[in-house]
Amino acid sequence: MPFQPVKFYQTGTFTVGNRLLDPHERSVQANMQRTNSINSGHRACQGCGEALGARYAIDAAMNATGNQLIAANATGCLEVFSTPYPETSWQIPWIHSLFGNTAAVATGIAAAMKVKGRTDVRVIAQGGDGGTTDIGFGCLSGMFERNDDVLYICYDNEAYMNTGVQRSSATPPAARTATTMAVGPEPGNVFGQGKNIPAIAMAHGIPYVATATVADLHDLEYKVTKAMSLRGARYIHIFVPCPLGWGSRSEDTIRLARLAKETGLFPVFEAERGEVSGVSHIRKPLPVEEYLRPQRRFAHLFGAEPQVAVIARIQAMADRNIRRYGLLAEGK
Ligand SMILES: Cc1ncc(C[n+]2csc(CCOP(=O)(O)OP(=O)(O)O)c2C)c(N)n1
Ligand code: SF4
Repeated sequence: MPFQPVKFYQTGTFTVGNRLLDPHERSVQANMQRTNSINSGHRACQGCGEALGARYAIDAAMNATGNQLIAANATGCLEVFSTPYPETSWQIPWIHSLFGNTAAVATGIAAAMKVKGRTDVRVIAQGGDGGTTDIGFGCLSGMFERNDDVLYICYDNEAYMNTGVQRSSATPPAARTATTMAVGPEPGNVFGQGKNIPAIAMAHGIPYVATATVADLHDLEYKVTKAMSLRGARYIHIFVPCPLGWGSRSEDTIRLARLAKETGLFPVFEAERGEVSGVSHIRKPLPVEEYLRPQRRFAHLFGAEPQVAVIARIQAMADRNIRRYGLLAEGK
C-alpha cells in the first residue's frame, strides 16, 4: 500500500507514527509499508515496555534489511506472550531458542546463511535481561569474541518477569522482587555493582554497542538501523519498564523510561569499537526520587521512615553515570 498521510490526529503521537510530521522526522511506524513484525493480539500486559521496544526494534531492522531478517528469541516474556502454542504474533522467520543459548543459535543461523551465500539475510538474537546477563552470558560473550555477524538485543526489565519477578543481575539495588528480602534492615536487592552488560560488551571491542529506552523511539530506531548497516557482533540494550514486575501504572511506562534517562540512572549512549561515540544528553537532571516513587518495588523507601541514606546511595549511582558518560548538555 502506498504512503498515505493521515489527517486530524495529533502530530506528537506515536499511535499514527507521526505521519503528519516532515518525512525526516517520521518513524518507521509512520510508513504504511512497515512490516508489523510483531502483530497485535499478543498477550503482553497492558503498558508492557518490552512489547513496545520489540515492535519498534524489529520493524526498524526489517526496514533496514529489505525485510531479509531472521530472529532467534530466548525464553522469556517476549517469547511467551507472542507465541502461545499454536499461535504466533510474529510476521518474520522467528525461532525460539533455549533460555540461555539464543546468541549461539543466532550465530549458527548466521553461519548457515554464510555457507548458503545468503549474506543478504541478516540475523538478530533477542532476550530479556535474565537470558542475557545471567544464563546466556557465556554464549553472548563468545558471540562477541568471535565477532559473529549478529545483532543481539537485550530488553532490560530488570528481573525475570516471565516466571514471576525473580531477581536478575540487572535488578537495581533496593528493588524488591520475589527473591529478595521483603523485610529486615535492608529490604530489596543488595547494593552490588550488578552486571553492566553494555560496558562489558564495549570491553570486547565489538563494532557497535548502544543503549536506548522506549521513551525515545526515534533514537531506538536510529540505533537499530545503524547496527544493521554494520557487520560483525553488535549489541543494543533497551530499557523497558514492566508494570507488573515494578508495580507501576501501565500508563507510566514511557514516563518511567524517560525518568530513568533524565535522572542519569540509565545512561543512553552509543559506542563504536569500545569507545563511546555519542550520548543522549539529559535536558534537566532530575532527582532519583521522582523515578523511584511511582514504583511499588521501591515503596519501602518512602514509608513512615523514609530511607534517606538508601535513596542517597541510588542518587550517587546516577551522579556517577552523569560524570562517567558526560550526560549533561554543554553549559549545565
Ligand atoms: C534452563 C532454564 N532455566 C529456567 C527456565 C525458566 N525460565 C523461563 S523464562 C525465565 C525468566 C526470563 O527472564 P528474562 O530473561 O529476564 O526475561 P523476561 O521474562 O523478564 O522478559 C525463566 C527463569 C528455563 N526456561 N530454562
Ligand atoms: S510481565 Fe512485564 S515484561 Fe512480561 S508481559 Fe507483563 S509487562 Fe511485559
